[in-house]
Amino acid sequence: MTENFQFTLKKTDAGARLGEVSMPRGTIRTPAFMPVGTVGTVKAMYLEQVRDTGADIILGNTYHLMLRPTAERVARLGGLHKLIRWEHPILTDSGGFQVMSLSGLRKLDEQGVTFKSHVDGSLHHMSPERSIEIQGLLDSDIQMQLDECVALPAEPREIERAMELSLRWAERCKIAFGNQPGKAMFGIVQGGDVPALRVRSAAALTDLDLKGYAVGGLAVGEPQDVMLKMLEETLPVLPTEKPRYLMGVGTPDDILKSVARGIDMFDCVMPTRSGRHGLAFTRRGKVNIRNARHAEDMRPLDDQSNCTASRDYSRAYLHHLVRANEALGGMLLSWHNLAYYQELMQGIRKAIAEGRFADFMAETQAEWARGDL
Ligand code: PRF
Repeated sequence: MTENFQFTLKKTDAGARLGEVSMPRGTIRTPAFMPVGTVGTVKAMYLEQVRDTGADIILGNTYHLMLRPTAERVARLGGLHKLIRWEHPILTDSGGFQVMSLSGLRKLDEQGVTFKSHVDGSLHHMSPERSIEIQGLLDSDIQMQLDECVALPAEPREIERAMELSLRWAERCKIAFGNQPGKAMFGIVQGGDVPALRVRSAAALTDLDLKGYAVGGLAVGEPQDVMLKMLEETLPVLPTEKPRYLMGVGTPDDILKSVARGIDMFDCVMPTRSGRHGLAFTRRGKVNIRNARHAEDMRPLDDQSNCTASRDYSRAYLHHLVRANEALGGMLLSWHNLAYYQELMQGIRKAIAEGRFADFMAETQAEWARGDL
């Protein structure tokens, strides 16, 4: 741990990067997967369990927390870490993306975004400065610039407009954030599926000399090969000595392929959301526990795992719980999935350290393809 925010790139292997982000609240081993704790809870999980699966950092959402319980209340209560009982680093998303996907009526202009709360219909305004202010009130360790993410497919002119607006907002967020040695504000590359716009966005953000860079505007409707192509266009433009975070991604396969292209950090609701819907990610691919074939199967999801949910609970019981809509079903499968994601990240880090990432990736994909046990 350090008093400053610091990224150390330890090793590169077949395009993949092994590193460490250090800051006062802890060290993040990269490549890292960050479980999503949208409203101050990683849904259906105790944070003690989240920690035990191997998470070094979790994510929170400006948009949700500003509406309820409000950033000012969180600050009065001593900050987000204290409130939710997570003393390790927290990254907060800026709100722009959630406004677009969740709020009703919204109006976007140079100054920011005005939107209607999905909670009570009240009107709110968020500027780049206000987003950073809120993230500060939450006491977030890694804060994201306010950006505009365009869903794909979209017109190139629309993608360019949103990318340029996001660049101007990045400058304003940088000024609003100022100098906070133990914390970081990351910029977000936009530019949709247009390589030239991606390159322009990455180059302009690099000039701002931020502490880290996210790649946004992907996994928003485009095929995986387009997403990977955009990473190949974008990442070489970003400085090697800063962490790179691919926002809202993804499946285990998306993660492997993105690590191979130089991504260091990921977040996604997939392990928790899918878990609540009865979908398990395992070493042998995806398992839909609702399927009738599990009804009398007393084997666990994975007897090799060291996660209790994966190793000690039978498929028959998980099947019953999910079919009966019992809360415990979603809890156990969220736990299993987060443990699997963290086991994957641990495997990735070990493979890079040992200089066998390409083999690890091929072997892992071959195991998924073999299908369930
Ligand atoms: N911007 C922000 N948050 C995000 C995204 C983005 O583009 C995405 C896109 N996959 C997920 N979360 N601010």
